[in-house]
Amino acid sequence: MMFPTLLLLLSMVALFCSATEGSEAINSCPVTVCGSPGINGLPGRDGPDGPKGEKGEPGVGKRGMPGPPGPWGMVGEPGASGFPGPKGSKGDTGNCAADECGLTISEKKVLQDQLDRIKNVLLFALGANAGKKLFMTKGDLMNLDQAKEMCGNFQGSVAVPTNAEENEAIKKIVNGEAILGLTDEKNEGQFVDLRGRTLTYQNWNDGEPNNDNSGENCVSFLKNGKWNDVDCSHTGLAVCEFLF
Ligand SMILES: [Ca+2]
Ligand SMILES: [Ca+2]
Repeated sequence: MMFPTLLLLLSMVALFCSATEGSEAINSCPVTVCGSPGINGLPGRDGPDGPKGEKGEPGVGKRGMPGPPGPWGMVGEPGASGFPGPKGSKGDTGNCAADECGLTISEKKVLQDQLDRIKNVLLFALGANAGKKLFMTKGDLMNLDQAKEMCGNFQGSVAVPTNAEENEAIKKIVNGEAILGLTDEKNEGQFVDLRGRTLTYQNWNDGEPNNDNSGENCVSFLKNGKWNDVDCSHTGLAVCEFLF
């Protein structure tokens, strides 16, 4: 009984497979029963990059505007010193010889006497002296800058007492306030004369210098002979000093 049934099944398989003959091989069946075709798998990974191609031809069309200039570069090292210039020509012979213009002792004495008389007249009219210093005023009220210019025009400088004697001499010719040739503009609290020299004598009033309102860099000579730091726009009697 088993053999006829098996024979019948084999016949049915052969009949089914022969009906699909001509399809793709994947759909053909061997001897056993075929199922439906499977679903395609996902694409594989990208392969490695190929070799770099050759440079292409320049493109056509207008070029863009040039960009702005770049920043300045660093300053270079100074160059080497130049060659010294040629020696100058010899100057003219002066009017005086080495023996002080040839003056005799008596002639020099006459000149010295005349100079002393002029100095005494000036002192009598306008000034006071201390040692070799002569302090003089024209009576003008000025700030430091104005006094500096005026005294310089007469080959003098703004008065700076360097000892008690000079301070007293200035006091004799000052009725109100006078301007001194001192400032601490460069280093607050460090007063120097107009040539930058440190003070060797000071005569500050009580509580001075106080740099009031953070802006007092000049010095006023008070009527009592004491000093006060003041704003540099402050005016006082312009007193010049001359060395004799
Ligand atoms: Ca000051
Ligand atoms: Ca002050």
